[in-house]
Amino acid sequence: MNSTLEAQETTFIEPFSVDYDLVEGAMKNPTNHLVRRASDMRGHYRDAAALQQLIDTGNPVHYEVYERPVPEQYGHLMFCISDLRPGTVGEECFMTKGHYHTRLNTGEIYLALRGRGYMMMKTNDGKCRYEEFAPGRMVYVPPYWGHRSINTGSEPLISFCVYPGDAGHNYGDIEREGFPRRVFLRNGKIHVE
Ligand code: S6P
Ligand code: ZN
Repeated sequence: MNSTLEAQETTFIEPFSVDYDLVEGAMKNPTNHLVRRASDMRGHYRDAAALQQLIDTGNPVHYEVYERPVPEQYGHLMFCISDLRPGTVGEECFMTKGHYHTRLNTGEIYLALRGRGYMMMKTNDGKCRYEEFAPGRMVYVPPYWGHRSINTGSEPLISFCVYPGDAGHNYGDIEREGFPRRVFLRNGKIHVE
């Protein structure tokens, strides 16, 4: 049984449940498990030489994302749990690549479960804002805002997110534009510059 609303198809599926390890930031039986290492982050950090050194000395995991995908359609809700490791590239805190949603007018909810950090957000006309991640805090990423998570702490930053099934990911525009602000750890203090 499929229903059509605003001429967009929404596939009927059976209800299901998912079990999480909220400390490790893992899904027990994920269908998709994405692992991004230092070598996947080329072009994103200010200090390219420091990133290359990290790649050459073990190429550590930056973050992992666990998903049980649903149809990528209007009406469905995509969700995931992610584990962004602590660390720096030079002095810049570990972060996700960041993206806009392909359907730009779709938002996202992030619930912080463990660790400390920021959600850095930008629009394609140059606005930039950030919100702090801390356990028990929800960050709302409104439609039109590109977003990137940043770990400013010394333990994994674990978060759970929910977003429209038809949102999609646009990495290319963020790679071209970059974010106007970066987050650094210097002498034990966090600086947003
Ligand atoms: C999807 C949502 C997250 C990110 C994940 C990894 O809309 O924002 O699932 O995909 O945090 O970040 P990125 O920027 O590599 O996709
Ligand atoms: Zn997103």
